[in-house]
Amino acid sequence: MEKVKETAEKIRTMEIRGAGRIAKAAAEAIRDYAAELEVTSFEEFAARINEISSYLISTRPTAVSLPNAVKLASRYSSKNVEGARQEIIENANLFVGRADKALGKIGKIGSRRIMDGDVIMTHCNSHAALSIITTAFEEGKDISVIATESRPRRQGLLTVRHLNGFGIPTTLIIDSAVRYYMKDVDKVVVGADAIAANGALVNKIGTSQLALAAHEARKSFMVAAETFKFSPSTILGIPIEIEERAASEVVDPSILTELSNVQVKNPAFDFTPAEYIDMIVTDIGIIPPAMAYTVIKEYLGWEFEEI
Ligand code: RI2
Repeated sequence: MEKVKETAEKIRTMEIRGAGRIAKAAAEAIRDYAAELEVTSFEEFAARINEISSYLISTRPTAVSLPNAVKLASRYSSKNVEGARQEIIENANLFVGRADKALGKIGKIGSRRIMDGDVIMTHCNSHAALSIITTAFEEGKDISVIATESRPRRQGLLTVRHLNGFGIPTTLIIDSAVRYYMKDVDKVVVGADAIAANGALVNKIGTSQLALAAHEARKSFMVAAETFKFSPSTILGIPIEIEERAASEVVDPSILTELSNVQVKNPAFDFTPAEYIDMIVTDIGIIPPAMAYTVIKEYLGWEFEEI
């Protein structure tokens, strides 16, 4: 239990972050918990796995990769402890292996849409989006990147560090400079925390303003998302919750004590409607946003009663 709590805390505080990494960390936490779980009955085993699954899912509400990973990893059909334990270990390992492979596939497929000379704008820090960009560069394409700072947590600094490591020419800008620089951009490439059944994208706050500016300037807007970032519950009409984080991420709390009429809002994500998205690069190929429903039904293998 201690190890799971540690992982959950790291996800909550964003020491482990990025929708894909959160998912892998949760699957590994369930696997290790199941492997060491000492119980006296199968009922107790099932109850403890349920409890730990809900606990992990509660750490961050928006990235659907988290509940998807937990559900995929914690599946079992055996009715005895040892059988169920082995199934969880195998399913968790399968998930982690597939997640790692998915990043490579997205990079390979998405990079085919990147042309020599392209200027690419990206937002926040997405390993899936970066896989496309670095793969294109490693294929010998002469590209450069404009990366946003991504207030308030400034994950853009992780992105520019990563790109610098590859030797990719990169310009760091503040979030509000997005429209100013859009004229210099050929393509926008961003990641995803969740994709709804109607093809809408949920990603780091500010993504929708990149999409709007790209749409206005007739620039291509590409999303990089593993299939486990598509949200099954949206088919049933359950909306994706937008995480509201602490005001202290935006401003020093001591400043607010003097300002009794001021409140701070800090939503971590926003919605980009499907009509602003040209394509979604997934591990099963490039799809239009209108195919989100099919991905959920065909590739996540979700049964309605499980949602
Ligand atoms: P990968 C991140 O959220 C960003 O919004 C990013 O675009 C998304 O997860 C996907 O990241 P946060 O954890 O899975 O920084 O592509 O809040 O790495």
